[in-house]
Amino acid sequence: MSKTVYVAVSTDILHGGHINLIRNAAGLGDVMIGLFTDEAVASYKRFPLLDYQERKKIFEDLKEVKTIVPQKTLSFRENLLKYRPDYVVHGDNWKEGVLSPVREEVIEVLKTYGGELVEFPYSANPAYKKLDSYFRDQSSLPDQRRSKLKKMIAMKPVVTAMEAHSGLTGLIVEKTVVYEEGGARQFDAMWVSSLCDSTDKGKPDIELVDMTSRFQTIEELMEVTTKPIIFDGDTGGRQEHFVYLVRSLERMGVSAVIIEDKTGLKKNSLFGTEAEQTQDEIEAFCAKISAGKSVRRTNDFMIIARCESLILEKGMEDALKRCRAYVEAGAEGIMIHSRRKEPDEIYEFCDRFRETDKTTPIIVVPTSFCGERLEQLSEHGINVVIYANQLMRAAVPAMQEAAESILRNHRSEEAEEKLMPFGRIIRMIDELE
Ligand code: SPV
Ligand code: MG
Repeated sequence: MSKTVYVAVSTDILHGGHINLIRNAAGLGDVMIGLFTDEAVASYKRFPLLDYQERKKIFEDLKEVKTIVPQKTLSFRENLLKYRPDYVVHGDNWKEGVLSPVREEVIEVLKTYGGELVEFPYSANPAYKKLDSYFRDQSSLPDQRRSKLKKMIAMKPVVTAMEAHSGLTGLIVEKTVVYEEGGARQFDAMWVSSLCDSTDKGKPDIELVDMTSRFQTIEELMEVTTKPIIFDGDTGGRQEHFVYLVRSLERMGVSAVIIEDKTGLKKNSLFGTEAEQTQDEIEAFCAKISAGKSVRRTNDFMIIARCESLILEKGMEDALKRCRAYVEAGAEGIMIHSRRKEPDEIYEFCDRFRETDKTTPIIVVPTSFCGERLEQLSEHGINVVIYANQLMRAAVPAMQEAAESILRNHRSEEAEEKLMPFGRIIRMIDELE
């Protein structure tokens, strides 16, 4: 009986390096391609340009390939135990770096049933590297980027967005990956927070930082990242102005704008009822949503309505009534906000909203109820979780501490142990070749 040779692939382009590897694998037996699902690819590298079915077609016609099976995680464990291939074939470039724990696990699982790992020299052809960076660039273009958020929401049980307010914070959101149990995790999207965007400029969060300046932040993020962007549009301003905002954001390649149902001088929601705030009339806010929807040019761009009823202590019934009306008016997502430490009111809202609406994405910002894990939020039908200000809040005390230490010690040596060498920071920054 011929042997089975397992080759895992995540690529959306087929170059000579892949062909060589598959040919080498075919020399050992029948090739089974473990094709990474879209979610598995997105978990550890960029969002695939071609979806699973399209990528499958690339391999279907190769005479060396016998079968194609989906690999749902970065970890090979599930598929190896299911198909028990005699060999796993891989390029030897995964001995070091991010994939090395995955390799270790492959070796461990193969050992349990007598399988073998065969590694072939990786072809480090500079042209292949160029191809990869070409595709990465493609994926940062407006049309590509804009469409990613809806795709992510459709693909994942829960999508995460992290706040980014500059090119550098964008790079952190883009590149931070952690590995756990043979899998990988990274943020799916970026949140351009009004609070952090204003704070970074030393200004209060009262719609004072003008759109030109906020667009500049988006531009900075777009220059150096590929992940989709959710823009905090505050109240959206006057309806007559909001339509222009929709057009501009959509053209830039932003995936969604979230506007909140407040009017007049907007203050940050974390002040709750301590700051005087006026909630908009339902009809007026619905009209604003509909106006935005009617000028939108693509189906990819989402207008999401944010309800402040719980923040303003207007009650659950008011929140539900409003959100249902906003969806009716065309909102393609609902953000429900709360500043309570316990998640009860958020969960009650979600459970009751889902009784009548199974599909409209629910978005939350768990700044106050930060003890809730993604899995718990997801159980209540929440689709997008925004970490709205944590990078800013991490940076400020660290900067203050360094500043105080230098003043106190009349030198910087004491601060050094907590400072990242610039060499490591520079490595995060890509240079165009
Ligand atoms: C922001 O990040 O600017 C937000 C979320 O609007 S919150 O600060 O919680 O209101
Ligand atoms: Mg805001």
